[in-house]
Amino acid sequence: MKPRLLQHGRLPERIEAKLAEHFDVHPFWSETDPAGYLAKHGGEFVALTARAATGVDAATIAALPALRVISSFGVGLDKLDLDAARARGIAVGYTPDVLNDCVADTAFALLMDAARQVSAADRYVRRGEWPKAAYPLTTRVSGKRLGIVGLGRIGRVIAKRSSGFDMEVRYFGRQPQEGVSYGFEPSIEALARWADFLVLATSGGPNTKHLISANVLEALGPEGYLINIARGTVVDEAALVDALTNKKIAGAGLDVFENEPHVPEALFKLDNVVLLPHVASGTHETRKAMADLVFDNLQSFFETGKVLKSAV
Ligand code: 8YV
Repeated sequence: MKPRLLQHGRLPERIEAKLAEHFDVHPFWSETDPAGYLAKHGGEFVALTARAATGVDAATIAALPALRVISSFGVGLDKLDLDAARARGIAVGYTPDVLNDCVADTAFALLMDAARQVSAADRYVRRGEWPKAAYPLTTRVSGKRLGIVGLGRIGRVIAKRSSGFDMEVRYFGRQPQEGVSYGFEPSIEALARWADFLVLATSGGPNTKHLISANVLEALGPEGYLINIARGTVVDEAALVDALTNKKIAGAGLDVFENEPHVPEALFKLDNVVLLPHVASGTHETRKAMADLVFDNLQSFFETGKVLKSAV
């Protein structure tokens, strides 16, 4: 008898096929009356898959009285009610580490594009403007100062990448970290004042909501750049739109937004911001590794009682 598994949101095809081989899967995302379905069938499920982008709330967990394990596709936990899972002794697996490289690569892709205006210059050529005038000068990256907000798994890889550009690195976090050679800034405003590039690599959720305020953006200043590969909620997006529109900061590179997939349309016409649709982990290699880990977390739980990568 295959364990009953509720698939909360769509997953890459490879993992959906693999899950179906080992579990009795129900595609919850296809339900037209999700609450009604859970009221009738919620008690049948011992396992749940989720996505970092959409998470799982306490009400859904409460509607699954037999739930024993959640396996989430992604590293972000800001939309997954971990307290509700802990209260029930539900194991929660997620997919850290396997996406560090691609997310760190994307941080530098955004940083280079924002500073050297790669995308804007490409649009300039395609509009046929090159014959009329040379493209304006942009900003050097090598040898500049990199401030990292959140020196966690991904933040540390970003810091490591910076050596390729001879950049000086400082970071902000809850407390200084043992065994790192980078300078610690106890104040995010101080880090923003120091940095040429401020890269956000912290977790999302209520503790970091609007951590990047209008004041922090003012400290970053008209020669500073903001790069966000963390969560849109970390930034006061209205303040960022104002800062970019009125050139209070030099530019930004954004892979995440407060209300995805909706992006403030005021940004669309600006050449000092690079806009990506939350694709930092979106490579064939990384999404395969994430999908495999979603399955491996479940398999480990049913074989040993523990997931491989636990979020609780
Ligand atoms: C996810 C992400 O792949 O891992 C995360 O937390 O933000 C992305 O890498 C995407 O959100 C899928 O849910």
